[in-house]
Amino acid sequence: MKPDHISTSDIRSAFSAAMSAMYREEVPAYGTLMELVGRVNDETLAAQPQLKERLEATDYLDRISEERHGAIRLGTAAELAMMARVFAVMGMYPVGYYDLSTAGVPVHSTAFRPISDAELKRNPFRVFTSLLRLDLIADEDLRKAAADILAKRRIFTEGAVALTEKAERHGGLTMADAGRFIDEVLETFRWHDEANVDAGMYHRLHDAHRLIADVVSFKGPHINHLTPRTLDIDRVQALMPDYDIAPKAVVEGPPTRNCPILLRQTSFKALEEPVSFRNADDVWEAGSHTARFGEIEQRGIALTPKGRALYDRLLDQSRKIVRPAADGSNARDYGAALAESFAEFPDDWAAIRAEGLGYFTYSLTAKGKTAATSRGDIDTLIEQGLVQFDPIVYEDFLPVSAAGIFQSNLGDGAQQEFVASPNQQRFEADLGMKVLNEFDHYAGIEQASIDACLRALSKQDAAE
Ligand code: OOG
Ligand code: NI
Repeated sequence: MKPDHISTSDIRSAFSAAMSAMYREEVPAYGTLMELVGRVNDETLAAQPQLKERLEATDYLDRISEERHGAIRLGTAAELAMMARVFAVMGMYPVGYYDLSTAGVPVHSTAFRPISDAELKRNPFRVFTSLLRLDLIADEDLRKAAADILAKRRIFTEGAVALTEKAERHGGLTMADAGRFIDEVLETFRWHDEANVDAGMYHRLHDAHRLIADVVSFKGPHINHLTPRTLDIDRVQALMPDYDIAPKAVVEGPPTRNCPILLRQTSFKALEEPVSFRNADDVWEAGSHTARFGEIEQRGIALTPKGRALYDRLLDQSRKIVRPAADGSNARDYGAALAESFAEFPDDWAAIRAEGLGYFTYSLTAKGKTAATSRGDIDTLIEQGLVQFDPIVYEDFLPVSAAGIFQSNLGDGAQQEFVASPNQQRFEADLGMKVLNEFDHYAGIEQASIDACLRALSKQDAAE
């Protein structure tokens, strides 16, 4: 990094804060939700000193109050490729591939996020980024019309493009340029209430799929939600009505557990907002559009492929017993089915580790730091009380949950069938790069922490 450049993490942090301020103004219920989450997090930490102590020890505590993710939906390959370059300036890279076609949503997605442990701890801001798949739309005329509309729009300001190119040329940005970059890039995420299309086209797109109307009809990919992280999602869900927020029927993901795994999410319904359509002769027609909502999440341990397979099987099993209805009528039954299925998933950290279901970081205990001679494999060192382990936080998303979040905001009855057609290769070609495999990445973090422990203990030997 050049001496007058600011770090990618600082740009990302400032951008995340600016986005949060903008969204708070655009969607006041998001601000209310942030207050509620802040309160519940404080109460949880006060009630669970041990949790607080481990979060502090692993450097996870500070980031939590600033932590959030957002989501956008893009229309073209060119938009996706440029977005990847813009996010790279903030130290955010595509991780994971999510095919949502099976869930009746005509998009495929990745999550842009920081990758290294240090950057994640500094600020883990992520953006779930979807690309519309017009190829899944049956009506050929409509497909062509939508593609033409999308080809004409420019979602990035000239300044955003110029500063991204400058960052690429110089390997970073100065403080002053970074400030301008943030202002310019924020424009891409802003809400525009004036549609790009006339009312007739909006309704045709909407009839094909509500999501298509959301992507194609507007000037840009408005941020559609921002999600703060809570330490107790059940408590926030229960308190939402007190704050005049109506939560979706069920929490997505695993059930309530002592040892949280992966990701649990819930949201409040999208708002119906006034928009205007540009009809012939520039006559504006008033209408409405429903897109933007709020969401909260609780993050747990990242699972290994073995743990993930078990999770997928148990989730599938419970959804076969009870499929959650959008109106919440069977929420209690669904909760019971989920809890029953997941009884099979071990619920203490030692068992999760012993069975190879989750990823952990390893560190020396107080005893380990002063121990003299210590060799052996990591299990032996743990038994000897020299090494301890903490869960690695899951930093990614879950396709079934994401589909549930999409669906709850597409309205009931919007369920639509598409033939499953994951196409990661096509997605990566459009993106202009490969997406990172999340499992390899967590495994790497875990292994590095093991190596560091073994190295430290062997050095203590040498010093003797
Ligand atoms: C994205 C939905 C997915 C999540 O948290 O799983 C998502 C969208 O609605 O565009 O954000
Ligand atoms: Ni989300």
